[in-house]
This record gives sequence, structure tokens and C-alpha cells, in this order.
Amino acid sequence: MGLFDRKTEILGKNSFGKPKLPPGQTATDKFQVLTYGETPSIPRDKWRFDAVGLVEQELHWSWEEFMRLPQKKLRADFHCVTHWSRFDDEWEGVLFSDFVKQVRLKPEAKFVMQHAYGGYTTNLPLQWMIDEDVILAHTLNGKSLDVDHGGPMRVFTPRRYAWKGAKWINKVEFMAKDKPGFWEENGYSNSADPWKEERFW
Ligand SMILES: Nc1nc2c(c(=O)[nH]1)N[C@H]1C(S)=C(S)[C@@H](COP(=O)(O)O)O[C@H]1N2
Ligand SMILES: [Mo]
Repeated sequence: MGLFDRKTEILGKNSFGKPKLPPGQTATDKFQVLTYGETPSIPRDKWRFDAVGLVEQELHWSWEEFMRLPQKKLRADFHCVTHWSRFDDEWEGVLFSDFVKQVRLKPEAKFVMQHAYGGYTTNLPLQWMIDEDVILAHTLNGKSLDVDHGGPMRVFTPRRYAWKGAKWINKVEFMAKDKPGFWEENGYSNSADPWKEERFW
């Protein structure tokens, strides 16, 4: 039995049936901060969120308005492409699948670009954004999300490496064609599946 199989045997499977620890990852209790560039400071009362691109009508939310969307909690693992994984955090916020029901999408809308305060972007197919555990999160383990980890609001994609979730999310753009975001343009994988070790193009 290889080391990966041995670890999988001990740690078991995650909520969607994949080995809890993906190949090439090491479990840690720490929560490192990985930010490219400046950390923007956006108080909740200044935070805005926009849905733009291939939508029948652009929509905008204030913090208060966004808090009226269905709020859910989920427990999930966080996998960073730099080989560490964190287990079993409780994330709270609005599931992307619930959020997107508010938006009247044009039929050509097939891809999503996340845009953050500060200019970070990352792209995913719409089909993967509506996975049941993609969340716009404002609370982590019962506390408001730290600004270093993307507070007041970030995206978290438990089935992808963590760069697929923009911290300080400010806007989602719906697109007909795929387009690489910041790290994707810089050589990181477009699909970012930790169980296939899709780290780089
Ligand atoms: N806006 C923004 N979002 C971002 C990043 C960033 O630099 N800016 N880094 C990404 C990367 S590479 C990772 S691994 C995770 C890190 O999240 P953390 O700092 O909470 O660990 O956020 C992702 N989202
Ligand atoms: Mo990262």
C-alpha cells in the first residue's frame, strides 16, 4: 500500500466522497495568509457586490441587502496549492447556488469571473460555481472573517484549490467564453482539482 492510500485509510473520505487529504498535501492546523499585493480594508457598510456581464439586468447589493439572502453553514476542508490543507472549518454565508437564483442570466452565460477589491480575479465554469458547497462566506468558525482571510466577504470553493475563491469579493461577471483570471494567466491550472493535482497548466 502506498503512502497516499495509507493516509486515505486513516483519514477517510470528505463530504463528497474524495480522500480527505488530496495527493501531495500535508494537513495543518495553521491558517496561513496567501495574498498577492495589498490587503484592501472594506468596512461592511462600504462593501458592495455586483452581478454584471451576461445578465438581463445588472444587480447590486449592499451588505444589508446581501444578508437578507438565505444564510447557510457548511463544514469543509481548505486545500492550498502550496501543499497544505486545513480540515473541518465551519463557513457561513450565501451559497453561490442560492445567490445565482437572484440573477436573471442570459442563456449564453456559461463562465464566471470573480472580481475582488484590489483587482484579483479568478475564473470557473458556472456549472462548477453552482456546486452545492461554493459559498460567499463572511463568517468562519463563528467569527467574522478576518480581513487577511478575505473579510468582509470571500468566495470559498472546497472542491478546488483555494486560489479559485476570491478574497474581498466585489463583483461576479457572467461570460459566454472562459477567460483566465490572475493566477490562471500566470501559469496556474484552469480547473484546479486537488484530487488530480491540477496545480499548473
Ligand atoms: N483577492 C484575493 N483573493 C485571493 C488571493 C489574493 O491574493 N487576493 N489569493 C488566493 C490564493 S492563491 C489562496 S491560496 C487563497 C488563500 O486564502 P487565505 O489567505 O485565507 O489562506 O486565497 C485566494 N484568494
Ligand atoms: Mo494559493
